[in-house]
Amino acid sequence: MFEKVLVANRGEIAIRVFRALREMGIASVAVYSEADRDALHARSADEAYDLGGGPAADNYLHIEKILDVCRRSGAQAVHPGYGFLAENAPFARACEEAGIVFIGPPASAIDAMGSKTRARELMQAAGVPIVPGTTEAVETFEDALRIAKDEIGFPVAVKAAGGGGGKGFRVALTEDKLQEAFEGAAREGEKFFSDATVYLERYLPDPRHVEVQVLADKHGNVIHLGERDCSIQRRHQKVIEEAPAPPWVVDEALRERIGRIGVEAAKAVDYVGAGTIEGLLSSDTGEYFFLEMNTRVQVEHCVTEMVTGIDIVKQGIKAAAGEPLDYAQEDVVLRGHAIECRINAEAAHRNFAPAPGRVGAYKEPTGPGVRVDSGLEAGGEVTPMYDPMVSKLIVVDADREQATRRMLRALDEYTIEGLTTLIPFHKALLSTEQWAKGSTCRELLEDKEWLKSTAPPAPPAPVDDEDEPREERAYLVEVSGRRFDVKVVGPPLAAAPAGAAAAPAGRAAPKRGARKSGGGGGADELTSPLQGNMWKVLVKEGDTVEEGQLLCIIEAMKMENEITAHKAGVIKALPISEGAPIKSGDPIATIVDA
Ligand code: MV4
Repeated sequence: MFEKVLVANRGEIAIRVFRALREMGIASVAVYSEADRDALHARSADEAYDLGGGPAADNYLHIEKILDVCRRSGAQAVHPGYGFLAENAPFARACEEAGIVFIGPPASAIDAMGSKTRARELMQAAGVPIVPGTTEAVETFEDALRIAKDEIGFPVAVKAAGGGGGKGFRVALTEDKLQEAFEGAAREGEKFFSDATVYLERYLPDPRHVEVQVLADKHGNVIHLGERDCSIQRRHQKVIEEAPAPPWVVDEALRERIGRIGVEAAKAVDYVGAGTIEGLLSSDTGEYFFLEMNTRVQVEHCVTEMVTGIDIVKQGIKAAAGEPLDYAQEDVVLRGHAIECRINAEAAHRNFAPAPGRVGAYKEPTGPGVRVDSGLEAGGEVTPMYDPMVSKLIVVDADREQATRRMLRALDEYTIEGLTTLIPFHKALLSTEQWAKGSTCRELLEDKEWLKSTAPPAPPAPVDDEDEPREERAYLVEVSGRRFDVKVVGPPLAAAPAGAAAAPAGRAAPKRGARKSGGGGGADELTSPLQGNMWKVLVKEGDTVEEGQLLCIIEAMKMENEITAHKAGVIKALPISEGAPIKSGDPIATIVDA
């Protein structure tokens, strides 16, 4: 087994992996960007190393820097978590060449599943059912039209070959809409994956997203841990997941069939470690089709852990080290029902606009059947640089109905002051009849009026708890780029002259007020809350807009972030254009009173 492992990630998933490592008696190494110097994950490992500032490409995505920290720290293996380098085949290869174990599948499996057309071809050859359509690139619109008319029929889905997770996904309900869909999907593919190749699938109306967790070792053992239902999605982002699927959606026979499909898919690419086979369950025919494979541990792996009692992260680490899985298929027993709510710093009532900021008071729910995987603590900051997911709240109980009540109780217990999160949205959604019936809630998630009704009550002013004199102070010290947490014990510091003493690490007082954007309050200028690329501009100068109206979409960290009008009025200036990069604080629009 490894003695030391580096986690090339941040936030809750880095902390999740550190916990597994600690339980296994393995030393852990964190890395952090400048923006994450005070982040919880950087203080949660045995050692932590600075990767420098700038965008993720310069730190968390910088292969050479990560490998260099492996050498400096003596880490024998790297866990990539999800996102960043997790499905990056060149990184997996670079690790191998550097003599460092990549905790994940072989690069060849990442490559095979990375191309969606190649994956479909491989799965078909392995006898895995794929959504009916093409397994080869469709070169021209004329080809697409012929195939759609003669072979698939309308409605048809057009998808980018480099895509996944809904990027580069368009639907043509009728023949006259195909050209737009074809060109749109190709354009998105080119933009996000530098690959304009597209393929076609039959479009399934209102399917369920049902995926299956698999584990594989280097000895040829492949097992599945049952399914997860992730049908509650918004703009292709999952928001609530559950395991197993509602009992009236997946019965024991279907579970076994889906499980076998997952195992076959993993075997076809010589998979090693934890992986997920995503699929669509047709709501009218009950057919199950392979969609794509995620060659990493997923955000929602926890719901499977809660109903199987199997630590998926530990099994992945053991598999990478060459150990056999601790479980055979017959050892896997599902017990109860688990639900996960993603707690994002987003304003659901304003079209899920990202809402970064500093947390004031913070208290996590606890008690029977409750788990919180979080990257946040009191005084911590959600920076606009990264994914707005701050934690995951997971509950387990005997059945779906009781798990729902437990989740509502836990959401009630959760205190996150000073930050707008999805907590009120989750409370509202889990209280609906649609959720109780186990529908995909698609209309609800697009219902602007309903979303507005989930607006949180005005937050109370944060309590200033910095008045009490402290005898112990924590400092962050960096020596040659490696971080150390130092506690200084002594008499309370007298009020130091401004700038004379460093601020205590991680205890910065909540900053409030004077936010330039998103707050309304009369200011005309709307600025970008985050760094990314302008993806779509939906208004033009001179337009009259309502408060909350969608103005543009910024793509950042593979997420589409909707920017809405902070006030009603007329757009006087709009210094943005599609495709252009945009930084946090850059002007988006000037809206003057009509
Ligand atoms: C589909 C589909 C219907 N037909 N493909 C792809 C990525 C994933 N995030 C959603 N995707 C879909 N692919 C075909 N051929 C419908 C969706 C879809 C979806 C599926 C299940 C549950 C919720 C969904 C929300 C939007 C789109």
